[in-house]
Amino acid sequence: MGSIFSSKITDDYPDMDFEDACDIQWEIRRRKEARGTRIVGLKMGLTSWAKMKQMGVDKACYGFLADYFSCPEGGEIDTSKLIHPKIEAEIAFVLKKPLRGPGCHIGDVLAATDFILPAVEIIDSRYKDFKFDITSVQADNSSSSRFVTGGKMVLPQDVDMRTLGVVLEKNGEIVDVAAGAAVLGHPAASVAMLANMLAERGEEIPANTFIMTGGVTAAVLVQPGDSINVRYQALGSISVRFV
Ligand code: OOG
Ligand code: MG
Repeated sequence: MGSIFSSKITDDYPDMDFEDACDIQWEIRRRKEARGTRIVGLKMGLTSWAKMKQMGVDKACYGFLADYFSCPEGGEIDTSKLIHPKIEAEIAFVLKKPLRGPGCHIGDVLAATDFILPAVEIIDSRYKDFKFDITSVQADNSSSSRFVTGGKMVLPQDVDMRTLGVVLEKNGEIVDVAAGAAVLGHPAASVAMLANMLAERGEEIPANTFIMTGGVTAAVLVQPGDSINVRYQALGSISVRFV
Protein backbone atom coordinates (compact mmCIF):
# COMPACT_ATOMS: atom_id res chain seq x y z
CA MET A 1 0.00 0.00 0.00
CA GLY A 2 1.27 3.48 -0.78
CA SER A 3 2.06 5.97 1.95
CA ILE A 4 -0.21 8.93 2.61
CA PHE A 5 2.91 11.06 2.58
CA SER A 6 4.65 12.52 -0.46
CA SER A 7 8.38 12.69 -0.81
CA LYS A 8 9.85 16.16 -0.61
CA ILE A 9 9.27 17.71 -4.05
CA THR A 10 12.93 18.79 -4.28
CA ASP A 11 13.93 15.10 -3.96
CA ASP A 12 12.09 14.46 -7.21
CA TYR A 13 13.07 17.78 -8.81
CA PRO A 14 16.45 18.75 -7.35
CA ASP A 15 16.94 21.64 -9.79
CA MET A 16 13.79 23.39 -8.60
CA ASP A 17 14.24 26.82 -7.02
CA PHE A 18 12.04 29.06 -4.87
CA GLU A 19 10.56 30.79 -7.90
CA ASP A 20 9.46 27.42 -9.33
CA ALA A 21 7.83 26.68 -5.97
CA CYS A 22 5.94 30.00 -6.18
CA ASP A 23 4.76 29.02 -9.69
CA ILE A 24 3.42 25.74 -8.30
CA GLN A 25 1.65 27.45 -5.39
CA TRP A 26 0.05 30.04 -7.71
CA GLU A 27 -1.08 27.27 -10.07
CA ILE A 28 -2.70 25.39 -7.15
CA ARG A 29 -4.43 28.64 -6.20
CA ARG A 30 -5.58 29.24 -9.78
CA ARG A 31 -7.05 25.71 -10.02
CA LYS A 32 -8.88 26.04 -6.72
CA GLU A 33 -10.33 29.40 -7.77
CA ALA A 34 -11.38 27.90 -11.12
CA ARG A 35 -13.34 25.27 -9.13
CA GLY A 36 -15.13 27.99 -7.16
CA THR A 37 -12.96 28.28 -4.04
CA ARG A 38 -12.63 31.82 -2.72
CA ILE A 39 -9.32 33.13 -1.40
CA VAL A 40 -9.99 34.74 1.99
CA GLY A 41 -6.52 35.78 3.10
CA LEU A 42 -2.77 35.35 2.98
CA LYS A 43 -0.19 34.09 5.43
CA MET A 44 3.47 34.29 6.14
CA GLY A 45 5.32 31.30 7.57
CA LEU A 46 8.67 30.63 9.23
CA THR A 47 8.94 34.25 10.37
CA SER A 48 9.99 33.51 13.97
CA TRP A 49 13.28 32.03 15.13
CA ALA A 50 11.27 29.45 17.13
CA LYS A 51 9.61 28.21 13.93
CA MET A 52 12.76 28.36 11.80
CA LYS A 53 14.68 26.38 14.41
CA GLN A 54 11.86 23.83 14.74
CA MET A 55 11.70 23.28 10.96
CA GLY A 56 15.43 23.63 10.21
CA VAL A 57 14.80 26.40 7.68
CA ASP A 58 16.18 29.96 7.70
CA LYS A 59 13.96 31.74 5.17
CA ALA A 60 10.29 32.76 5.27
CA CYS A 61 7.55 31.44 3.01
CA TYR A 62 4.02 32.58 2.20
CA GLY A 63 0.70 31.01 1.32
CA PHE A 64 -2.94 31.67 0.54
CA LEU A 65 -5.96 30.97 2.75
CA ALA A 66 -8.91 29.28 1.03
CA ASP A 67 -12.51 29.72 2.20
CA TYR A 68 -12.77 26.17 3.56
CA PHE A 69 -9.70 26.71 5.82
CA SER A 70 -11.73 29.08 8.01
CA CYS A 71 -13.08 27.48 11.22
CA PRO A 72 -15.25 29.15 13.86
CA GLU A 73 -13.79 30.38 17.14
CA GLY A 74 -14.80 28.11 20.00
CA GLY A 75 -15.67 25.36 17.56
CA GLU A 76 -14.43 21.89 16.69
CA ILE A 77 -11.89 20.94 14.07
CA ASP A 78 -12.35 17.58 12.40
CA THR A 79 -8.95 15.87 12.35
CA SER A 80 -10.24 13.08 10.11
CA LYS A 81 -9.86 15.55 7.23
CA LEU A 82 -6.25 16.27 8.23
CA ILE A 83 -2.98 14.29 8.28
CA HIS A 84 -0.89 15.35 11.32
CA PRO A 85 -2.06 18.82 12.32
CA LYS A 86 -0.13 21.27 14.48
CA ILE A 87 -1.29 24.59 15.85
CA GLU A 88 0.39 27.98 15.89
CA ALA A 89 -0.48 31.22 17.72
CA GLU A 90 -0.31 34.21 15.37
CA ILE A 91 -1.06 37.91 15.17
CA ALA A 92 -3.16 38.83 12.13
CA PHE A 93 -3.67 42.09 10.24
CA VAL A 94 -6.58 43.37 8.19
CA LEU A 95 -5.61 46.07 5.71
CA LYS A 96 -7.66 49.06 4.60
CA LYS A 97 -5.31 49.92 1.72
CA PRO A 98 -3.30 47.78 -0.70
CA LEU A 99 0.42 47.25 -0.09
CA ARG A 100 2.93 46.98 -2.88
CA GLY A 101 6.69 46.35 -2.75
CA PRO A 102 9.54 46.52 -3.32
CA GLY A 103 10.73 48.60 -0.39
CA CYS A 104 7.56 48.13 1.66
CA HIS A 105 8.39 48.76 5.36
CA ILE A 106 6.77 48.70 8.80
CA GLY A 107 5.62 52.34 8.40
CA ASP A 108 3.77 51.53 5.17
CA VAL A 109 2.16 48.51 6.83
CA LEU A 110 0.97 50.38 9.92
CA ALA A 111 -0.46 53.19 7.76
CA ALA A 112 -2.34 50.66 5.62
CA THR A 113 -3.64 48.59 8.57
CA ASP A 114 -7.31 48.76 9.49
CA PHE A 115 -6.93 46.66 12.67
CA ILE A 116 -5.07 43.68 14.10
CA LEU A 117 -6.61 40.61 15.72
CA PRO A 118 -5.46 37.24 17.01
CA ALA A 119 -5.43 34.03 15.01
CA VAL A 120 -4.64 30.36 15.48
CA GLU A 121 -3.34 28.55 12.44
CA ILE A 122 -3.64 24.79 11.97
CA ILE A 123 -0.82 23.67 9.72
CA ASP A 124 -0.58 20.27 8.09
CA SER A 125 1.88 18.77 5.63
CA ARG A 126 1.98 16.21 2.86
CA TYR A 127 5.62 15.64 3.87
CA LYS A 128 6.39 12.95 6.46
CA ASP A 129 7.28 14.47 9.87
CA PHE A 130 7.04 17.94 8.24
CA LYS A 131 10.52 17.28 6.80
CA PHE A 132 11.00 19.83 4.03
CA ASP A 133 13.20 22.61 2.72
CA ILE A 134 11.98 26.13 1.97
CA THR A 135 11.31 25.32 -1.71
CA SER A 136 9.24 22.20 -0.92
CA VAL A 137 7.13 23.95 1.72
CA GLN A 138 6.44 26.98 -0.51
CA ALA A 139 5.22 24.58 -3.25
CA ASP A 140 2.92 22.96 -0.62
CA ASN A 141 1.23 26.32 0.11
CA SER A 142 3.34 26.68 3.27
CA SER A 143 1.44 23.89 5.07
CA SER A 144 -1.75 26.02 5.17
CA SER A 145 -4.66 23.93 6.30
CA ARG A 146 -7.12 25.61 8.69
CA PHE A 147 -7.29 28.81 10.70
CA VAL A 148 -9.39 30.36 13.43
CA THR A 149 -9.68 34.05 14.14
CA GLY A 150 -11.71 35.97 16.67
CA GLY A 151 -10.82 37.62 19.94
CA LYS A 152 -10.68 41.39 19.87
CA MET A 153 -9.77 43.80 17.11
CA VAL A 154 -7.39 46.60 18.07
CA LEU A 155 -6.14 49.63 16.16
CA PRO A 156 -2.42 49.35 15.36
CA GLN A 157 -1.62 52.61 17.19
CA ASP A 158 -3.28 51.36 20.38
CA VAL A 159 -0.91 48.45 21.06
CA ASP A 160 2.83 47.81 21.10
CA MET A 161 2.85 44.69 18.98
CA ARG A 162 6.45 43.88 19.93
CA THR A 163 5.71 43.44 23.62
CA LEU A 164 2.27 41.90 23.07
CA GLY A 165 2.35 38.71 25.12
CA VAL A 166 0.96 35.38 23.93
CA VAL A 167 0.25 32.39 26.21
CA LEU A 168 -0.43 29.09 24.49
CA GLU A 169 -2.35 26.44 26.46
CA LYS A 170 -3.11 22.85 25.50
CA ASN A 171 -5.57 20.92 27.68
CA GLY A 172 -5.30 23.57 30.39
CA GLU A 173 -1.50 23.52 30.58
CA ILE A 174 0.76 26.29 29.38
CA VAL A 175 2.94 24.82 26.65
CA ASP A 176 4.69 27.98 25.42
CA VAL A 177 4.79 31.75 25.77
CA ALA A 178 6.11 34.48 23.49
CA ALA A 179 5.80 38.14 22.54
CA GLY A 180 5.01 39.72 19.17
CA ALA A 181 8.66 40.64 18.58
CA ALA A 182 9.33 36.92 18.05
CA VAL A 183 8.05 37.55 14.51
CA LEU A 184 10.85 39.37 12.65
CA GLY A 185 11.24 41.87 15.50
CA HIS A 186 7.74 43.27 14.80
CA PRO A 187 4.75 41.46 13.24
CA ALA A 188 4.27 44.35 10.77
CA ALA A 189 7.70 43.46 9.33
CA SER A 190 6.18 40.12 8.28
CA VAL A 191 3.43 41.89 6.30
CA ALA A 192 6.06 44.14 4.69
CA MET A 193 8.08 41.07 3.73
CA LEU A 194 4.98 39.52 2.16
CA ALA A 195 4.40 42.66 0.05
CA ASN A 196 8.04 42.58 -1.03
CA MET A 197 7.95 38.87 -1.88
CA LEU A 198 4.73 39.30 -3.91
CA ALA A 199 6.27 42.28 -5.73
CA GLU A 200 8.82 39.89 -7.22
CA ARG A 201 5.89 38.44 -9.20
CA GLY A 202 4.29 41.82 -9.90
CA GLU A 203 1.58 41.11 -7.31
CA GLU A 204 0.40 43.28 -4.41
CA ILE A 205 -1.56 42.66 -1.21
CA PRO A 206 -5.07 43.93 -2.02
CA ALA A 207 -7.00 46.26 0.32
CA ASN A 208 -9.11 44.44 2.96
CA THR A 209 -6.82 41.40 3.00
CA PHE A 210 -6.62 39.31 6.18
CA ILE A 211 -2.97 38.34 6.77
CA MET A 212 -1.51 35.96 9.37
CA THR A 213 2.06 36.95 10.20
CA GLY A 214 3.46 33.57 11.35
CA GLY A 215 3.66 31.53 14.52
CA VAL A 216 5.24 33.31 17.49
CA THR A 217 6.27 30.01 19.12
CA ALA A 218 7.16 26.58 17.76
CA ALA A 219 4.10 24.71 16.43
CA VAL A 220 2.35 22.24 18.76
CA LEU A 221 1.12 18.82 17.62
CA VAL A 222 -2.57 18.19 18.32
CA GLN A 223 -4.70 15.05 18.43
CA PRO A 224 -8.42 14.33 18.61
CA GLY A 225 -9.61 15.28 22.11
CA ASP A 226 -7.16 18.15 22.54
CA SER A 227 -8.36 21.62 23.55
CA ILE A 228 -6.32 24.68 22.66
CA ASN A 229 -6.67 28.09 24.27
CA VAL A 230 -4.43 31.01 23.35
CA ARG A 231 -4.47 34.21 25.43
CA TYR A 232 -3.25 37.35 23.69
CA GLN A 233 -2.44 40.47 25.68
CA ALA A 234 -4.96 43.19 24.65
CA LEU A 235 -6.52 40.94 21.99
CA GLY A 236 -8.61 38.50 24.03
CA SER A 237 -8.32 34.77 23.50
CA ILE A 238 -9.09 32.05 20.98
CA SER A 239 -10.08 28.52 21.81
CA VAL A 240 -10.67 25.52 19.63
CA ARG A 241 -11.14 21.78 20.10
CA PHE A 242 -9.96 18.89 17.96
CA VAL A 243 -12.24 15.92 17.38
C1 OOG B 1 5.46 25.81 7.41
C2 OOG B 1 4.45 26.85 7.72
C3 OOG B 1 4.91 27.73 8.85
C4 OOG B 1 4.33 29.63 10.41
O1 OOG B 1 3.46 30.30 10.95
O2 OOG B 1 5.53 29.72 10.71
C5 OOG B 1 3.89 28.68 9.36
C6 OOG B 1 5.49 24.70 8.43
O3 OOG B 1 6.07 24.88 9.50
O4 OOG B 1 4.97 23.61 8.15
O5 OOG B 1 2.75 28.70 9.00
MG1 MG C 1 1.51 29.77 10.46
